[in-house]
Amino acid sequence: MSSSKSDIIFRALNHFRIEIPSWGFANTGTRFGKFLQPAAATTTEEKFSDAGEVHSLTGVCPTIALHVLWDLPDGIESVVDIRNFSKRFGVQPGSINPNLFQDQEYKHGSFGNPDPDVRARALQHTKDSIEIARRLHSRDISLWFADGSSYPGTANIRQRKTWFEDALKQVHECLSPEQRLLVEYKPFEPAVYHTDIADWGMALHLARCAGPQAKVLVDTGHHYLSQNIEQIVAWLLSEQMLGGFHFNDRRYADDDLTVGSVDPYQVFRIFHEILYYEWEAKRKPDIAYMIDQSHNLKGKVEETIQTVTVAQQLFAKAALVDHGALSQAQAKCDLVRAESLLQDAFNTDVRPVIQQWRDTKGLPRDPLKALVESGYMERITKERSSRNLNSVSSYA
Ligand code: RM4
Ligand code: MN
Ligand code: MN
Repeated sequence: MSSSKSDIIFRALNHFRIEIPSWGFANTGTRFGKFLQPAAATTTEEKFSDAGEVHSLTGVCPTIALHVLWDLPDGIESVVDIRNFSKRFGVQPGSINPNLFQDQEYKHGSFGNPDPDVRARALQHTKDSIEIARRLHSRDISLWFADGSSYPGTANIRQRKTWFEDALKQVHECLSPEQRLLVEYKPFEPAVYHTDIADWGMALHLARCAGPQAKVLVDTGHHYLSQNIEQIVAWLLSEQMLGGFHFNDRRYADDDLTVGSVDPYQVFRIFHEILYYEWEAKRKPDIAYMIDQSHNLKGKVEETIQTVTVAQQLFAKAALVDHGALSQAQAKCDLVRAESLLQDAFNTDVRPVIQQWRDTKGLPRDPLKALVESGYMERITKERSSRNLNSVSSYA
């Protein structure tokens, strides 16, 4: 590879950071049950330990996303513990995710619940989450709602929209100037008839209603099959409303599979739209790259490292697109040339340059191999297996 191409990859990787989710290290399952892993994290401390291991081997995951109920069981009181874990394991708390979907009260929704007491409770939990984020110096509060209905005629869709608008405005008022609110959308599941924030247009509307610090979060798994996600990304960029991503891959629905395992070209095309925008606008958009995956078949630390390295490869490939040539080809409607510019970049083997980049940062050339050699997995398997194997895996 030419040295100018290597330089492009080095520069791209120097700026690329990706946040890993605490829940990616814990036992999770399908609708039908959990498959317990002996090395799964059973406490927040263990999740930080695993995240620290991933960061020390890859060098690009300095933050961990937290779900308030799962990782801060005592709410604001748990902030002290999080600070300690963060210091001990060398990873900072990242986005803070309120849990507005799991308590019994939320059976019929949170911000969209017809019961005003439940709506008030959801609002309070979100405000507490902002306070937690403030104390942890976390910038982003990331909102995902399970709200919706499963049978036609059972919910007042317009009324619920208004409740969402009002609640999000109130939430926005509590933000510090540097904080952001990220609004995630999802077309279905758990609700199967309507979801209150079903797509990017609804998320965009609500983010705008909430206020200037609210942006849209794109979870790649939250789209209908064959939807053109990179177009959504391009539109949100153009509107300055793209706040972040939850990356994962999918085959059918919100499968939470490893990034790039089914369709690596899609992730490449998303990165390409971002880097093409950067080239044209001459500014770097402020986007939080995050992973949202549930690793219930592969080993969790292993799969997280695999995800991070694949994301780096796809980002590096996207950086190789020749933007000047592309813009000329597009202007002339030179379709084959334009398409080939993407394909050539995508088909470049960037792995040797990424290894060189790791060398210069003092990182292991092959983070997965380094994990195996580190003895970390043996140690945590020994420490955690009895706790894991005694936990409940059935769903009924
Ligand atoms: C949802 C969504 C959210 C995640 C929850 C637990 O499907 O992707 O981001 O926090 O799951
Ligand atoms: Mn998500
Ligand atoms: Mn999801």
